[in-house]
Amino acid sequence: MSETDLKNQTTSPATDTPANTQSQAVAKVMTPEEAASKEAADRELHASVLEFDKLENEAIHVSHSYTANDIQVLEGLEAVRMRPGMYIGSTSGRGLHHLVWEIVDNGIDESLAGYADRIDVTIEEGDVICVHDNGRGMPVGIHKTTGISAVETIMTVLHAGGKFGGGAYKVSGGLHGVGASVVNALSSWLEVFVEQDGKKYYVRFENGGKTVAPLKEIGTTDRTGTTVRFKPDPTIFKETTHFEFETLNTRLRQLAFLNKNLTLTLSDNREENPVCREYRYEGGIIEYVKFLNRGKEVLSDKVIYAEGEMDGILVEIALQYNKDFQNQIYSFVNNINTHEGGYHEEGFRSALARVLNKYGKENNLIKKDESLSQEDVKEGLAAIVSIKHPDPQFEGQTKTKLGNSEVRKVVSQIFSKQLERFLLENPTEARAIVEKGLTAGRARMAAAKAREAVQRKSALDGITSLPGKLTDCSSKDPSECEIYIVEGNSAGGSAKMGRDARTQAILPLRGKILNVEKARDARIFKNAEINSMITAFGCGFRETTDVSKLRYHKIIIMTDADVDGSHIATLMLTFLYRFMRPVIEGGYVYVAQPPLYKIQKGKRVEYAYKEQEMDRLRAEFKEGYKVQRYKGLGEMDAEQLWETTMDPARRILKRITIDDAMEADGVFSMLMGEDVEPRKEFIQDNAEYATLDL
Ligand code: 28G
Repeated sequence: MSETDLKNQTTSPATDTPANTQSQAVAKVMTPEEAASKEAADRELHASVLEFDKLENEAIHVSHSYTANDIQVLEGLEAVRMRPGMYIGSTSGRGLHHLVWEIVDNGIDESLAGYADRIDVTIEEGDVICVHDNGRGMPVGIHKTTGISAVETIMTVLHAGGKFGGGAYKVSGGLHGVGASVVNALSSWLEVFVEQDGKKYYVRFENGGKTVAPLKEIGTTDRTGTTVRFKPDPTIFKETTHFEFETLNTRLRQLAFLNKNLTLTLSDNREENPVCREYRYEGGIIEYVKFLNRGKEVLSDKVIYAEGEMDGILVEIALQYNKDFQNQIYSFVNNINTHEGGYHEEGFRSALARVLNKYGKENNLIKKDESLSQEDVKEGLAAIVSIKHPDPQFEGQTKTKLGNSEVRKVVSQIFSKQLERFLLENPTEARAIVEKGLTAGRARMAAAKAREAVQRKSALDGITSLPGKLTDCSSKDPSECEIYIVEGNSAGGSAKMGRDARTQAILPLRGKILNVEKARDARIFKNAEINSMITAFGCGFRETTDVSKLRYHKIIIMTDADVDGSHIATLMLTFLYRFMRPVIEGGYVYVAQPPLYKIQKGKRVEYAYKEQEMDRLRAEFKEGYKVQRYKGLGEMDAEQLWETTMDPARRILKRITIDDAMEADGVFSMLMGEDVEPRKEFIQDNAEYATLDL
C-alpha cells in the first residue's frame, strides 16, 4: 500500500500572487518558437470556437464586439447560477463536492492524455479548494476575434471544457462533465495559474465568473501545469460550504487505484495540524482488489489480471477470491463507477462462468451433468472491471449503466483469453476456484428452501404478521410514514414514548445485527433481526425488491453518536446495500444525527450536533452554563429524544446515497474482517471524531 501520511507537508500552489492585479492583456515580443506555438494554440482555439457554434444551447456567438460577447458569456454563467441543480445535481453537500470533481476530472483528462502524472488537491482555510496538475497547462493564446484567452474561454463559456473534443478518453465529458465554467459560475472567486513555456500566467474571476484580472504574465517558472483555486459561493451553497475530508479522500484514493502511476494528494490545511495523504498505485486495480480483500482470508495471494485494447476500447480487469460469501464487483467507465452495471459487466460475468466451466469440465473437476452458474462463481469474489471508452453511453435511472452493446464482446474476448491462460499456468488456484464455485452451488440449493419460507411468509402474511417488536404507526400512507430502527432497548423505550404515533413506527434491534458479509443465505434468513426488518419494510428483498410496496418512505437508522453506534449504522447500511439496494437508490434511507451536547444557562437550552457548534455556543454563553455530553441515546428521556432527534421540524437527518452505502460496505468489511490490525487502526483514527462520518 502506498498510502502515506505526510504530516505537515503542504503543496505548493502559486499563492504568491496579489489577488487584485491590474486588468491588462499580455503584450510582448515573441521568439519564433513562441510565435509558432502561439499560432498553433490560436489555430486550436479557433477550431474549438467553431465547434461551439455548432452546439445547441449555445452560450457564446463569436461576435465582433467584445462587450456583446462578454454579455452573452455572463448570461450563460448567470443561467448556471439561476438553476445550479441542473448542472451539478443539487446545492447540497454533494453538489459542493461536485465542484472539486469537475476540476479534478480536467486534471485526470490531462493525465489520460499522457501529459500529467500528479494532481494535488488542497483544502485551504475557509474551505477554499486548490487543485494543481503538472500537465501542459491550459492554453493561453488570445483569440483574434474575441480577444479572450483560451483559459478564460474554458472558464467562462458553458460546456467549453467538456465539448472541446480531441482527447480520446475524457472523464470530464462523462457522467457529470459540465465543465470548469460551471465551477466558476458557482464560486465567489476563482483563480487560474498556468505554467507553460517558462512563464507563469494568472487570471482571476469574481462573483460567479466575472473577469477581474484578465490573463496576464506574472513571472517565470521551470515547471508546467495548471492550478485552479476557488471559493464556492455561500449564497448558492446555502446548506453547507464545508468540505468533508473523508469524501475527498475516498474518491481521490479510488482515482489513484483506477489510474495506475498517477499520484494524487490531498492536504487539509484548515486545522492547526495539516493532514496530507498521498496515493500512487503502481499496480492500479490489482492493488484495488487487494484493498477490497484486506482483512479477509483469500483463496490465493495471486490477483488475476487481464488487460487489452480492442476497437479503441481499453479494458482492465482484476479479481481475487476470498473465503466470504458476498461479492464485491465494481465496474467503471472512464473512472466513473457504473453502479447499475451494463455491457462491460455482462461481458465479464458471462466470460468468468463460461471459462471456469470449460476448465472444470476439461479437467474433470465438474461432472458432465453439473455446471457453475454466474451466481456460483460470484461467491467471495472481489473484482474490478475498468474500461476506458471514447464515446460512452450512460443509461439507467441514475445514468450509471453502460449502454454500448459492442463492449460486451470486447470485454468477454480480452478477459476470456487471459483467464484461460491464468488457469492453465496456475492449476492449484484454478482447482480452488472451481471447487469454491461448486460448494457455492450446493449451498445455494440448500438455501433456496430456507429462503422460500421467508419469502412466502413476508408475501402472504403481509401486515397481519408484523414482527412483535415493531411499534407501528397508525397512518397507512407510506409517503408520510417513517420507521426508526433503534439500537438498544432503553433508547427504543424513549423513542416509543416520544414519537408521533400517527407517522412514526419504532423497531428496536438487539445490539449488533447479523454480519451479512460473513454468513451464508441459509443463516441470514433464519436471523430474527433481519426477518423483522424484511417483514416490517414489506418491500421484499434481493431480486424481488419492490419499492412500491415499501411501507415507510423514510427508514431512519438511529444509533448512538459513538464508534459503536456508527458501527451498527454501518452494519444496517451493509444489510440494506446487499439486500434492498433499490431502497437506498430511491433515497428512502436516512441516518439520524443525535446531539453530542446539551448546553444550558438558566432557562435557555441548546443542543450541539457538532464540535464546532459547541465551540460557538461556549463562546456565546460565556460563563455560568451547564454542559451535558450525551454518550448514548439511552441518556435522553422521551421528550429530549423527540426534541433533538425525532421532531421533523428540528431533527437533522442524513440521507444515505448509494456511494455512502458502498463506502459503508467497504469500511464494514474492514472492521469485521479476520485481520485485527486495520480494524484497530481505524478505530483509533476515528476515536477522536466520535462518529464515523456517515
Ligand atoms: C488544475 C486543475 C485542473 C488542464 C489542460 C491542457 C490543455 C487543455 C487543459 O486544452 C483545449 C482540449 C483537448 C485540444 C491541450 C494544453 C493541448 C495543448 C492543453 C486542468 C484543445 C484545452 N496544451 N490542462 N486544457 N484542448 N488541466 N486541471 O484543468 O483538445 S485543462
